Amino acid sequence: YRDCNVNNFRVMQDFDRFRYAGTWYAVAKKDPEGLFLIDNIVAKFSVEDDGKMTATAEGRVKLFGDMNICANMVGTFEDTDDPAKFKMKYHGLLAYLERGRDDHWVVDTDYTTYAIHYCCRKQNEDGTCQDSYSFVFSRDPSGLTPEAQRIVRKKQEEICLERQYRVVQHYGFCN
Ligand code: DAO
Repeated sequence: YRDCNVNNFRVMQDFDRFRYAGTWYAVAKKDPEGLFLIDNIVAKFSVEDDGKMTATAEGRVKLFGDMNICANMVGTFEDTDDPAKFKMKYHGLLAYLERGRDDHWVVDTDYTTYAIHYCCRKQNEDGTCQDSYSFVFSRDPSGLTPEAQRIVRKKQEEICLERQYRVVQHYGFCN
């Protein structure tokens, strides 16, 4: 039996933001309601001198119905009691892009090949998630090794999102 209560999800033990820093390519994504980033999604994480984690992200988004643009987003992370759980404040470099404050959980990573991110925006009364999004990140834009894929699939099940991901393509839209 599987526990889909968000507060019971296990996240990365002893998360190390320094090892996590650098470039990650989104290779799969579970979309939230009203998806924003579509594809060509690349996130770059840094640790500032004061120890705070920050990130920039880019990706193709649709605006005003049919216009495709490359969105440049910036995020700052507030620490919580759990080293793998952050509050992320984000905004676009252009005023008409999305902004907000989301949870940002690192569910699992080996730092060198794969990472699984999770955010629940809205919980149901019973503690399960009503509106979530999740990225599968890879250090290599061409994808994950079969071994990493196996681990990722197991984690996707643990966070009750199996079979809800789509592949995120990279074809140089933001280059
Ligand atoms: O794409 O549908 C969506 C939701 C994503 C919203 C958050 C984008 C901003 C990310 C800032 C940098 C962190 C990786």
